[in-house]
Amino acid sequence: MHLLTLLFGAILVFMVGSSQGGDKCEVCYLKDCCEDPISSGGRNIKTSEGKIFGAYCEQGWTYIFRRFNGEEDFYRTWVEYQHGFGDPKWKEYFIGLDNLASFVKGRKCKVRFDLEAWPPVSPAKRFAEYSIFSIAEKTDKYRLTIGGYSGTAGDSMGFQNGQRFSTYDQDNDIDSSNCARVYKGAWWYKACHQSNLFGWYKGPVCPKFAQCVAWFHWPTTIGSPDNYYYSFKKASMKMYCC
Ligand SMILES: [Ca+2]
Repeated sequence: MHLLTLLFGAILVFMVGSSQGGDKCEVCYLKDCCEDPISSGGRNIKTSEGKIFGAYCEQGWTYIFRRFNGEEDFYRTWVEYQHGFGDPKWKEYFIGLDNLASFVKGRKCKVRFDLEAWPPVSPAKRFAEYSIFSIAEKTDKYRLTIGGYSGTAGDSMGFQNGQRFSTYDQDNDIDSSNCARVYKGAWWYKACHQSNLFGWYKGPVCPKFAQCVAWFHWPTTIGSPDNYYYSFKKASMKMYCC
């Protein structure tokens, strides 16, 4: 009872504090990481249609996901992908499809993928940037529009252009199989993929064809016999819509 009272009090104080406005609350939510291009770290975002979520910001870019140590499980359900998961401030995470669709809605965005291979691959870090990027609404299964590649990592997303999002419990791909189930991930699968960044974190050697954190068009062959047998150490996806 005593604890409950304390908790209620704390919530009340928080609510009053939040509703007071002024300088303090203008920094509570950003509409976009680009409103604060100097700092990096986890921030609270509120989209113009009112969706509230956490995201990792870096020099004005808003991260869609970060993977860097395999601690977070990315083999998840449709509902989990809709809502998002993980810890945007400190750990691996995914922003959530509903949040992502709301964030990009009606805006002109670019997107960038950063990849890091395990030693001794050199250079270890490469990127792929796309000048065209958007995500459709839930009713269209968060269909991906992506194009205008530039970068150093090779174009492994062009193949996924125009596809709907799929998870192991919701097959929206155009293959007769369930790509998410076969390749142990979730993605904008076609039939099925040239990139699988939500695949099995198991680096650097991927024991099973195309099931791991894959980026097929890396410009050198780092997997054996090909890049479908390589799993990256770090991968991230971030957007810029300002
Ligand atoms: Ca299918």
